[in-house]
Amino acid sequence: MSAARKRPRASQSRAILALDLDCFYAQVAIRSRPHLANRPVVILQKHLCVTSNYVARRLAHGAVQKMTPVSTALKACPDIVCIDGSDLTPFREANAEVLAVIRAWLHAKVTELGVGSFPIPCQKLGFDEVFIDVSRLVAEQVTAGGRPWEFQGHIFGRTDDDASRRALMVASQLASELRKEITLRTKLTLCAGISESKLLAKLAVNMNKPNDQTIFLSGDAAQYIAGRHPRSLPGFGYAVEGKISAWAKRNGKEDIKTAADVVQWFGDGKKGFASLAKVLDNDDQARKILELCQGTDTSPVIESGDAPKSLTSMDSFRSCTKIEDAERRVTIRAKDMVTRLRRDWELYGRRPKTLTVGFRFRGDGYHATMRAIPMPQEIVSLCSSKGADAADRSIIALSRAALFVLKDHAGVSASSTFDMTLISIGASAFTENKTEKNATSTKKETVASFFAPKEGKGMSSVCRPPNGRLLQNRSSPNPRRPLSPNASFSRCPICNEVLSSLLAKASLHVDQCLRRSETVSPARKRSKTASNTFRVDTFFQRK
Ligand code: DGT
Ligand code: MG
Repeated sequence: MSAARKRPRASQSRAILALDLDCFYAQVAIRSRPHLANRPVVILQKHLCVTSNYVARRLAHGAVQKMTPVSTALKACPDIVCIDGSDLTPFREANAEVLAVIRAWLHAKVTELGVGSFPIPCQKLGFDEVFIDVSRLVAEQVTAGGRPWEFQGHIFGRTDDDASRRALMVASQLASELRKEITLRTKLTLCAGISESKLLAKLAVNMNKPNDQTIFLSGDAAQYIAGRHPRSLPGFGYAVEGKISAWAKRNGKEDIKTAADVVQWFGDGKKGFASLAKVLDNDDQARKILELCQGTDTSPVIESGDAPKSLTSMDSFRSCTKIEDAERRVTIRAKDMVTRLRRDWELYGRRPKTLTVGFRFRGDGYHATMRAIPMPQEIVSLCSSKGADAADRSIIALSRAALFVLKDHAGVSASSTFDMTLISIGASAFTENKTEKNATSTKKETVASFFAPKEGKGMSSVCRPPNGRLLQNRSSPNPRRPLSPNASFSRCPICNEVLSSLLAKASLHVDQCLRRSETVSPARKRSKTASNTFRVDTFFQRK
């Protein structure tokens, strides 16, 4: 048994830090343009402000909110400097930089204690937020003693629980030190929320912005949450609100105003849970939502690792009605994806097994449809090969694969009429490391399991084709094509043939089909496997 495990725990209280970089894109942009430090700055994507620095927020008196059109921002603050933020590379890199500083600092803290190593889970949330479970570090610090503990930062709420008070006191000192370290190393400022749960830490982080921190003592947390609009609670999204509001309307209730309404309408016991589960059509979600509305959150901080689970390159636009325009847009996405896949290979030595292509048509509202196919082996090999030629060839191969998915699944071709408003290319289901010689051939995974419905954050189970009719619902399978993991329902997206149950064989088949596809008639029946829809704005929701 290690020294660390023999030591008694001084405190069993949870201590969670939520960190959130201040006006992240704006800070990163200004960091490389120091002359703009005191000027109002806004970051634009497609003529919309995605964020602004605090100088701009002050000068515009709140008129430059997220997703404000640039014209409105310029009216409110004519001196505002507009910076294009469509290339996310600098933000991704800054995110990795911050995470590296956090990891190094935590490692140093653990080493300093001299009690052996122990993990400190860090969970990334979007580009600029991270949860850190410092409970163990706090407990060891208290056991080690040797310094007077005091709260650092603003205190919100109260508690009679001495152990929790002490734990959060120590955690607030750790947060303060860590924030200083991050700013010193990266020149980026950030806020911290410190509490017993992710929920309360996340609420606390927004209480005193920018460059500050807040400790949320949980004594009155339930009361505080009960009075808030549930949409202000992280995890209570647009879709849940929609379902509960529709239910409320049907049952003669008023509009949902507070979290307490939800608890009162459905009840807080088993009965309440059962009726909410019916409304949401999801047991887990119902449990989480009821707990959330009562201020309870026992969810752990899950180590998310350094590498992202998936890569997505997405573009939304007003209108795309010509095949040449679709090809151009797909090639731009493919180029971005290949750059990122090659970088990913360099950093993590992983290979993606799944290629997802997303599309949305005018009239689809916010819903885009996603189709997944095995990542063609040619792309995988080219992305892990050196040289500009390999990069160019992988862009061509990826564009070709994506275009054929679009043609086959969305009916986008030279002879069809369409009006697309979104295209995305994604890579996911990464293999673990460089040593795996042929990732797809060594895996025992079957295509059926590969295509089996997966839980996806923010994904709805309804697919909308261009004409707005409902396609197959993944959670209520098409009776003619059962979604059983053992059934060989998966078909090639190009030729519609039933695929082998071995992923390697299936990939090879898709590869060959893609190569032949220039001579194959594009008028294929749409395959309905591995499809899903997602709300575009879920891309930006914290995960
Ligand atoms: P803060 O945390 O209030 O000081 O300001 P930010 O800018 O850090 O806001 P945050 O933490 O919500 O988001 C981090 C970055 O993510 C932000 O700098 C820009 C980007 N972002 C946030 N919301 C959206 C959105 O709705 N659409 C797009 N495209 N990007 C977004
Ligand atoms: Mg932020």
